[in-house]
Parts: sequence; C-alpha cells; structure tokens
Amino acid sequence: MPEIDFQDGDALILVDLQNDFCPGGALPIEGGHEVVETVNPWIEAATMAGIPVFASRDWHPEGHISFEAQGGTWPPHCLQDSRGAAFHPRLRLPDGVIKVTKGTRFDQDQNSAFDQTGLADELRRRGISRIWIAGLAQDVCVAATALDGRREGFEVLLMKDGTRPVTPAGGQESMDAMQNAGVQVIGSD
Ligand code: VGL
Ligand code: ZN
Repeated sequence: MPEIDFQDGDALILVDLQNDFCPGGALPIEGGHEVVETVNPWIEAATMAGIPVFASRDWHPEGHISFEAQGGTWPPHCLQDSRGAAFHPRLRLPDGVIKVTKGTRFDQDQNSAFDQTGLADELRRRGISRIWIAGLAQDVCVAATALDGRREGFEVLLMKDGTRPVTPAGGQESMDAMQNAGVQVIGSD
C-alpha cells in the first residue's frame, strides 16, 4: 500500500466502481475487479481518519447518447437500476458514503464526477481542499474527474494502483494529461 496520509480537508473519491466496468460486465476493463480489492483498505483508512468517501456512479437512461446505436462511443452500460449499474458487490462502501450520480442527461454524456453535479461546491462546503481519486476507467471518467478537480482548484492525488484504463495507450495519454495538469500520482513506479 503506497503512503497514504489522510488529513483534515481531504476526501476520497471513488469513480464508477460498478459491475459493468469489471470483467463480465457490459464495458469490462481489464483488472477492474482488482481495483475493488485494492481500494477497500483505503476506504477503511479514510473512514478511520474521519475523511469523507464519495462514490460516483455512471447512471444512464435507456438509449443514452453515449451508446453506439445513438452514434456514441460505447456499448450500452450502467443502465439505471440494472445489476450492471450497481456498485461492485465486493466494494465495501462505508456508512455515510456520499453518492454522486452522473450520466443521466439525455443530451450529453458526463464523464467527470464534477460535471453538472454540484460536487465542487459540496466539497468546498465541507472544507475539503485535497482529493484522493481512484476507480474506473483511468482514461475516461477518472481522468475527466481528476482534470476537473484541478480546474476547480483542488489538490488532486491519483492513486495509481487503484485505477485501470480501457486501453494501455489511453492509460499513458491520460497519465500524461493528468500530470501536466498538476495531478500528483501516488503509488507504484
Ligand atoms: C466510463 C465509458 C463510458 C467510465 C463511463 O466510467 O470511465 N467509461 N462511460
Ligand atoms: Zn457511461
């Protein structure tokens, strides 16, 4: 486990740790289920330290604009109230987890957990200045969330062992983009 020192003013943000992004799901990411096991101890450490835990979820209506049949990029995934949209059963979310629901708009996708959710103001309201991010997928929703976090003026730490990309190339590209934006990468390498 990399050095994690949670302190007052921190939040842990878990991005889209849902069945559809894990092997067997509609948009499976290699090793997605491993991330779940990796983040569980971090959730526990955050909870012990009194650090709030936010869990975002992709939550699409039927025929969402991001689906291939509608001219989008992805196979249908994370349909509202479906099993695929549920958080992974092995993810140990704490009591008091704060859920952030996104991807519900009919007219556009929302990759970032900050995109029109009010998350930035909610974090500020809670006195949070630094966010630790893990989840899926590194090159899509994790990167979008981390970059928006920087734009909103937060210190952003990406937990490298707690994320996986859709593609290796996307993983490298997104890592460069995040580091260029001042995201600190914590963990192996
Ligand atoms: C995501 C593709 C489509 C993600 C969401 O959570 O990274 N990826 N929708
Ligand atoms: Zn989606």
